[in-house]
Amino acid sequence: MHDAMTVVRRAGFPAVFWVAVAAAQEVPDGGVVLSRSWIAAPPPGAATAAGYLAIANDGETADRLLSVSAGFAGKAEIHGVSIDAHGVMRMRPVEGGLTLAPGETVILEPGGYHVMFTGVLEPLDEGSRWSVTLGFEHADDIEEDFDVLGRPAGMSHGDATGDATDAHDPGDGP
Ligand SMILES: [Cu+2]
Repeated sequence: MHDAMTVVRRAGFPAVFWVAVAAAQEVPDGGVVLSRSWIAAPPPGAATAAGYLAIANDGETADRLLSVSAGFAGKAEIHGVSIDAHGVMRMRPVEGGLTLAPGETVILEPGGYHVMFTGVLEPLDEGSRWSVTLGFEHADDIEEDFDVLGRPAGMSHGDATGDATDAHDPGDGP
């Protein structure tokens, strides 16, 4: 599964897309600001999916992402990734929550930290949007909309290098 996620990261998305998402989703709430929230579209029928976002702690004190929940999944966990002695990528739940140092942004992205949704009950189709609740040690809970974005194989345009001048860039998002 993580092989596919790595491909997603390499493929990237047009920079202009990220800027638009960040501007639209920044919601100040107890010093924690979320942006770039998305879910990698899982294969049809898959019971698991991975979500990603950037979490900025604009407050003056450290905070912690303790929990994630979503109505479309039986369970959601914060996972970290490491490479084992055999060079194989392993993921495991982050113990004690994800530390959010003041003034810093933690980025969950393919190949690294991610939200692991298991027991997925709904079709997470590309282009759909799902509400996810994030719980913090100090900040109030934040309900965030995650957009389901397609995998490279599902993209109609060939050049996915993120070049914004590409004439084949979709006009209405990836
Ligand atoms: Cu995981």
